[in-house]
Amino acid sequence: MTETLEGTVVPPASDVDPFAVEVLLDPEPLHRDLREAGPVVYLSRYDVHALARYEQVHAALVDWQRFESGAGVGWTNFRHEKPWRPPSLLLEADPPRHDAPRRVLREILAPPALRRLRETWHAAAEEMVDRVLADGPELDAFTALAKAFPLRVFPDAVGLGPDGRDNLLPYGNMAFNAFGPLNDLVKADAHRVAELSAWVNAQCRREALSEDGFGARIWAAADRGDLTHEQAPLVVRSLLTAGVDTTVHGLSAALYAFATHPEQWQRLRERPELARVAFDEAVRWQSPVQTFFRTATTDVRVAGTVIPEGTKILMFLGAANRDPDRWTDPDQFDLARDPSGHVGFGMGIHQCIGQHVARLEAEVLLTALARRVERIELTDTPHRHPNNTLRSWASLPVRVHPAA
Ligand code: 4MI
Repeated sequence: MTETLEGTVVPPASDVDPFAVEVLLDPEPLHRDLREAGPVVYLSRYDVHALARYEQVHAALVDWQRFESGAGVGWTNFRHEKPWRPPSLLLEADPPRHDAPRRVLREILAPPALRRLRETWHAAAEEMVDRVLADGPELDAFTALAKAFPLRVFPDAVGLGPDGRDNLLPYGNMAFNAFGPLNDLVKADAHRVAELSAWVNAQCRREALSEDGFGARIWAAADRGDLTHEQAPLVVRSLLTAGVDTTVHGLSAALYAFATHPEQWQRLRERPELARVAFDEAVRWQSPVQTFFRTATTDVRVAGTVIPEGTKILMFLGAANRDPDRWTDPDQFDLARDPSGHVGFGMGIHQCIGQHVARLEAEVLLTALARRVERIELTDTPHRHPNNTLRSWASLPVRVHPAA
């Protein structure tokens, strides 16, 4: 870091590519380097400033006035480039436009509204775990549990029809890649953009949704005048974009954590009420959503560095969640810690609105497993699936030891 006469700090520069496949598959070394380089690092390859320390990431997340989302939370700057789809009314909007959709969806996904799902989801988890265990002790926990469970319960809760649900994960994979730069991962999906978008958009129509799901409630809010009828399908689209891959890879993170920390699994088995905290700790430890961008609405000074108006800022949520200045033994997955304050769900006005849904999925699945399984161990190297934004998985081969 160089300090100029005016007290303006020239940040360290790096030509590293945070979206290179090797980095996406193993991001921790880069996170450490960026945190240690300084509170702000200039990434020359993308002409953006990066924040990797908890203090600065947290401060940017809560300062929506100076760090806006409306120009997109990916690398593409909507002020200059056309978004690949109409911007999200929640994720890619700022107050006041952001507020009505947010209020409507918050109500629909709030804990009291989820109570009616608990019994059904609990039963679904018990049944799935019984069936998986009946197939023998060796399994791919990614495919058989982490991926299967959200797909089993979430689309029904939204009110989707039975056809084409296998488009959900590919659509999400594409959408989360699209927050990154136009690299090979984005290009690999390009041939499916039109087809997958058409399917998702069709599911957002009122006629496509059952009468008792989250989707129908969004449309009912439009009837009440809380939203316009033009906004309703876009809010449904947010559920379909944000609600599947995130939970699949969040549950994978939790299962991976327990497969590699048997003493923590023991602790969960003794105190199953720790399931929710365990999920939050897994979200902190793995950060399923690794990065998001903001755009400076004015020349913003961060730790002495001036980030120019209109430019993008890359926030490393995963790096902040393991910042040793904020967390004791940050690399340890530990149910004894209080993970609250982690930025894996973001922070501030955009903080994950679906987090109660995700926690409920995790709670019922982990407690069903904890009752029946004494130990989970890896039988082979788990495989990651590279994605520009998500810390995602391709396989998690394990052996489970059924409880006596
Ligand atoms: C944090 S993940 C995410 C949130 C919202 C949307 C997509 C992804 C959206 O489309 O609103």
